[in-house]
Amino acid sequence: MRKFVIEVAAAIALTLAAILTLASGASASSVMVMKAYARASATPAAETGAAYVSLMLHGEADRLVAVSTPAAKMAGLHESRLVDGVMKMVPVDAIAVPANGMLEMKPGGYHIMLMGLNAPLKQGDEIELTLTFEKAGDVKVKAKIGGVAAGTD
Ligand SMILES: [Cu+2]
Repeated sequence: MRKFVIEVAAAIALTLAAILTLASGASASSVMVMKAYARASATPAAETGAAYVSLMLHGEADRLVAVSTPAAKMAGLHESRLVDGVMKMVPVDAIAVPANGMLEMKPGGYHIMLMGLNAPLKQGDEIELTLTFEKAGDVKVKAKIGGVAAGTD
């Protein structure tokens, strides 16, 4: 009986929280970027690079569906996955971010793959990334270029 009462109370609290969220007009998501960086090219001939963004959503769930940058001819969303014991990079169509949730890209996980670099990425420089979300639209971010192993060093 006591457990039942607690469950009902929890359900009511959740419902109230949902109503309050709706009432506060949090229908659109807003994106707060906490961290953005890229890795320096290991050689001047490097044609690909990787960038990582950590962000928080304020509001409803959203999906990161595309990324572009003036630093490369193409940019895409990738995930590093362990496939049969081998680390592989897999292109992903979109990355879902839960309501009021976080997306943390990092080496060995989600990353932004830069393909066809217009110039080698130099430590200390910055590149601009445009993140396109289904609901929040375009979000521009400056990513600082760290060392060749930025994110794991
Ligand atoms: Cu990749």
